Amino acid sequence: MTKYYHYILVILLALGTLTLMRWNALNRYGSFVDGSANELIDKKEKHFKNLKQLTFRGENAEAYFSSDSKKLIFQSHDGDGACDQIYTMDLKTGKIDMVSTGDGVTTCAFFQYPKNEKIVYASTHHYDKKCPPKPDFSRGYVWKLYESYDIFSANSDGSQIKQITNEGGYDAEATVALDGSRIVYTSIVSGDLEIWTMNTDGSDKRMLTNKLGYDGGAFFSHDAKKIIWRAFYPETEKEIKDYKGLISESLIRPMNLQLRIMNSDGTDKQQITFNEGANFAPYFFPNDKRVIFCSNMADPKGRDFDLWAVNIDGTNLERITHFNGFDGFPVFSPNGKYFVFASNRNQAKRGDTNIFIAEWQN
Ligand SMILES: [Ca+2]
Ligand SMILES: [Ca+2]
Ligand SMILES: [Ca+2]
Repeated sequence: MTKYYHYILVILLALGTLTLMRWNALNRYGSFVDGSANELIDKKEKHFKNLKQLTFRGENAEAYFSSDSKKLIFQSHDGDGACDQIYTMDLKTGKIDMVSTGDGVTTCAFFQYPKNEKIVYASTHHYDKKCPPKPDFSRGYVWKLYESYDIFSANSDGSQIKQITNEGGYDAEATVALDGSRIVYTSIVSGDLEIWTMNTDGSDKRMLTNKLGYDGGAFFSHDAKKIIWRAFYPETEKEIKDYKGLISESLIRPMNLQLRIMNSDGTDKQQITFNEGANFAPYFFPNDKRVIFCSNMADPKGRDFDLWAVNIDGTNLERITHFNGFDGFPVFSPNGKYFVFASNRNQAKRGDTNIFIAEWQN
C-alpha cells in the first residue's frame, strides 16, 4: 500500500513539474506563439519573433483573425484534385473545424466582426456539389473566377448558412470592417470586376470602383475609414483585348497588380505601389499608416513572392521576407500582438503552403 502511494506521489510530482514548465513557457512567449519554428526565420527577417508553424500539410492560405484575436479562419485543401474548404482554428488549443459545407469550392472566409458569432465566405456549392475543374493553363498562368461563386453568411460553426449575393457571376473576396459596419467584396455583376460594399445581411450594395480592369482583394483599415485593394487597368489596345477576352471566360491574368487606397465611400483613390510585379493581399498595420502585402517585384522571373511593407502614401518600401519560395497573405491580429502569414517554408511535400504565426517586432 505504501509503495502504491509512493508511485502516485511520483506521478503527481512529475505532472506538477510539467504544468509548471508549460506555465513558464506560456508566460515567456504569450499563449499563441512558442518559438518552435524559429529555425525557419531567415537572418534578414528581423520583424519575426517566436515563430510557430500552425499547419503541417496541404495548401493552407488566407488565414484571418477573429476580432478577439483568438481564432483564425482559413481555406485549405490537400492534393491537386481537391477543392478548398473553410476551416476555423482555435489558437489556444489548436483545434481545427471545417465550417463550410464540404461541397463545391470555397474561398476568402472572414469572421463577421465585431462579435464573431457568424462567418462569411464565398462558395459554389449551391450550383454544383462537385469540385469544379482547375483552369486550363494553355492561355498562360491565369486565375479562375468561378461564375457560380456567391457570398454566404453562416454561424461560426457553419450552421444556418444564408446566401447574401444573388446575382449570376463571380461574387467573392468578402472581408468585414472591424466595427462590423460593412462587408467589402469583389463582384462582376456590373460586367466588370469591381469593389463593392454591403451591409452584413447583404442589403444596400454599393459599387466603389468603375474603371475597366480587375479591381479586387479589398480590406478595410482598422478604423473602417479606408479601403486598400489591388487593381490591374489594361491600357494598350492589346491589353484591353486580352483582358476582355479572359473576362468573358471568367479568367484573370495576375501579372501586373498594383495596390490602391481609397476612402470607404469610394472617394480619393490613390495608387501606392509602382513596380512591374503582381502586388496583392494588402493588410493595414495596426496603426493604419502602413500596409503589408505580397509581391514578386524582386524576382525578375516573377516566381518568388515575398512580403513587403509600404506607407499608405507609397513611401518607405521595405522587404519583410527572404525565403526562396512563396510567402504571402500577411495579417496582423486586431489586438496588434500577433502576425500571421502563409509560406512554402518547411513544406512536407512540393506545393504545400502552411500557416505561421509570430510576434512582430519593429
Ligand atoms: Ca454570384
Ligand atoms: Ca474594374
Ligand atoms: Ca519568398
